[in-house]
Order: sequence, then C-alpha cells, then structure tokens
Amino acid sequence: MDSLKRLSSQAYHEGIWDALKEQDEHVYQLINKEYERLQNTLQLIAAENLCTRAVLAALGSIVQNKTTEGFPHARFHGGCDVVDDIEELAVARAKETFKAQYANVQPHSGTAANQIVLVALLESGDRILSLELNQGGHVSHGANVSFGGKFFDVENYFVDRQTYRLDVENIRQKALEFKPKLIICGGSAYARTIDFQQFRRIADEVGAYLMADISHIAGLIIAGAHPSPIDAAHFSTTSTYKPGGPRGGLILMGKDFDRQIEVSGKKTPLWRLIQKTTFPGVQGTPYLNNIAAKAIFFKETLSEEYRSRQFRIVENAARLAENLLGLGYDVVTDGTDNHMILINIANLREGMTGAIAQECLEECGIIINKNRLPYDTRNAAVASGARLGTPIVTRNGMGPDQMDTIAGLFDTVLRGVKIVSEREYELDNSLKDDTRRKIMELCHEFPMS
Ligand code: DSN
Repeated sequence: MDSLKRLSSQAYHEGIWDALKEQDEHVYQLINKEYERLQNTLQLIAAENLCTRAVLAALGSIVQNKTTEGFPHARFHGGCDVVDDIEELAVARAKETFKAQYANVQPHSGTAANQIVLVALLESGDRILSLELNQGGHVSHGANVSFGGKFFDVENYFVDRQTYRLDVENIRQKALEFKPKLIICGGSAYARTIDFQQFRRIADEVGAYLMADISHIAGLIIAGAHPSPIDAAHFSTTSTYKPGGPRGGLILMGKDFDRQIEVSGKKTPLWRLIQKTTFPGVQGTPYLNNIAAKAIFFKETLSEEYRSRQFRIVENAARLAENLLGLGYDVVTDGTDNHMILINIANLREGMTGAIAQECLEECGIIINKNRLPYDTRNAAVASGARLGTPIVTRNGMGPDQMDTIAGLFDTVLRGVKIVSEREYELDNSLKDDTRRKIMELCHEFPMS
C-alpha cells in the first residue's frame, strides 16, 4: 500500500505511475503492452478514438473515490462541493459544445444513456420502432437479446435492399402501422447522412418521441460535419469516447427539454424525468472522475484543431472508400458520408468472410472489425462484412496519401490470404512480415500522442 504521508495534489498524482509499477508489475506490464500495440499497429475500428493525456489524467485522479448520489446541490452524501462544481462545469460545457438546452453527463456509457431514455418514457410493453441491429442499428435499441427487447414491444425498420440506404417512406409506413411511442434513429454501422428532420416529421405524424443515438457521429456533429439532431430529436444520446473523450455516456436535449409529460397523473418536464430516471431510476453514484474527464473533453472540442479534424476524418474515410472501390471492393452504399466504411467483404473472393478478413489483417498489424451486413445470412461470429473507420489514423496525423497506402496494404493481404474455411486461413510468412513492417513504419511516422 501507498505509505506516503502528506503530499501536494500535484506530487500525489505524479506518483500514480510509479505506484502502479511498484505495487503490481503484472498489470503495469500489460498496460505497457497495450501502449505498444497501439503504437505499432493501425487502428481502423470505427467505434474507437484516442483521448488526450489531460483526459486520461482526470480519469486516473483522486476524484474517482467520491461517492454520492443525486445531482449538484441535491446529493445524498456530504463533501460534494468540489464534485458539484465539476459536474456543473461538465454540463455547461456539454451544452455549449452541442448547442443543447439540457445535458446529463451522468450515464456510465452510451448504452446506459439509451437505457435511461427508454425507461423514462416507456412502460413495460410500450412500442419502439428502431433500425434493426444487423442493418446498422445498435443492440441497445431494443434488440431481443437486450433489456429493451425483453421489456418492450419492438418493431424494426430496414435499409433499402438495393441501395442499402434508409428509406424514409418505408419508415413512415411502418410508423403509421405500428404506432410506436418511441422512434430511434442512429446506430453503429450506417455510413450515410441521417436526416433527423425527416425522422422528426414522422415522429410528429404518429405522436411518437424521437431519440437520436449519435454515438458514432457525435464528433462530426460538434464540428458541423454532419447535421445536428439536438433540436430535431426529443433526446440525443451518445457515448463520449467515440468522439474522442473518456468512456461514458451523455443525454442531450434541445428545444423540447421542458416539454411537459404526464407521469402517474402528474405533469413533469421531460428533462426532469430524465434526471429522475438516471438517479434513482437506473444508476447510483455517477463516475465523477469520468465527469471531470468529460468536462476536459468538451472544452477540447471547442478548439479549431478538434473541429477541423472532424472534417479530415470524413475526407480520409471518403478517400479510403474511393481507393477500395477502385480496387474492386463492394463498399456498401458505394462510399461514405461520415467516418465509417462498410464493405461486403464476402463479395471480394470465393469463401472470404468478415472473420477471416479481421483475423488475417490483424496478424499483419491492421485492426478492423468484422460486421454483419443488412440481409446478411452469416452469423455474427463469421459475418459477411468488414467495418473500417478513420478517427484514430486522422488523430495521429494521417491524410490522403496514407489512405492510399492503407488501401493498398489492406488489398494485398486480402488477395494474398489462402482461404481454408469460413474462419480458417493460411497466410504466407513473407506477406505477413512485409506488411507488418510497412504498417509499423507508417505507425512510427504518425505516432499516437
Ligand atoms: N457500438 C459498438 C460499436 O459500434 O462497435 C461499440 O460500442
């Protein structure tokens, strides 16, 4: 245990890394190994990003020890003056960065944020209309393996079979027939712009609430590289790590924040319902160190560097998609409007699957994820798709030339691998070593900072 007696806060926090090394060499080495993995391989997972070291410092700070329930100035424990200031700062900065009227920084994750909105609005058996999971939705939007599927009556809309794009008229017809209480838009594998205004028109027509899950595109929305849902949706939810902050979730509201809703015969504004559902409804003590880290991140998003980077993320994704199309890849929707590229990798070669692509690329230092596609007939462990994203490579300073290089290396590996079964393959050692070396050189030229 730490035998230090009385240190300044600065000295206390500076000693964190030495304390870990001294106390638990095993975990210390594992963390170092993860650092080396990140520095030596190419991170192309669309759901990942890198936070700054300032954000990491807050996550690893003494604030993590504070227990309290409730909201600033209405807590259930003493000693909250400082964490009240931290949470109020995070809320004010979240509202500023997203141009929102209400922000709740307490959700532990994006999924928790979604859970809070669902539990706040719906009674058991109430209806949700959402994009189906394999069509690009998210498990927390009512998939039958999640809490939403267990407690609510969920109907899904689908992308068009030919274009693989959202079909607004089809969504409207489903909404008219199903009469949901909540419509959810947004997801985790959709590479095109989402028209939040159209969703709101449908929601208004059928008397439903609209929730926009913007986890994947929150950074783009902050910068104006994607339209904002803040005033179009009743609720916008996001994780805070995908746009480059700490792990955690966020609920935002625009012009409808103080709209009245009747709960158990009493009228209450929507924002208050969200507060009460967060605590005591769904969560206990918020992670106040994460909330401090969120405050730091929201300030970072106001910088010119952050905002221009969001546009470069989109440009890099478009360039990568263009390259892959040129190399004969079946890029879903023939391109991308955001940070993500979805590929029907099974169409590349006889026997190719998402699982083989993910695993053989990883052996060569290229990190992506397999993904089921709309109308996929393969299971999730195999999948027909591959999903790529450009937030981290852009954060590390890569641009169009590097996207050309990455597309070429990606293609060399996937054309060179020998397919044995839907999950087994053989990779020539010289192909593997040569690609690994080239990837490492690229990563060393553009290191994580
Ligand atoms: N939503 C998952 C994804 O997009 O990969 C991770 O949170």
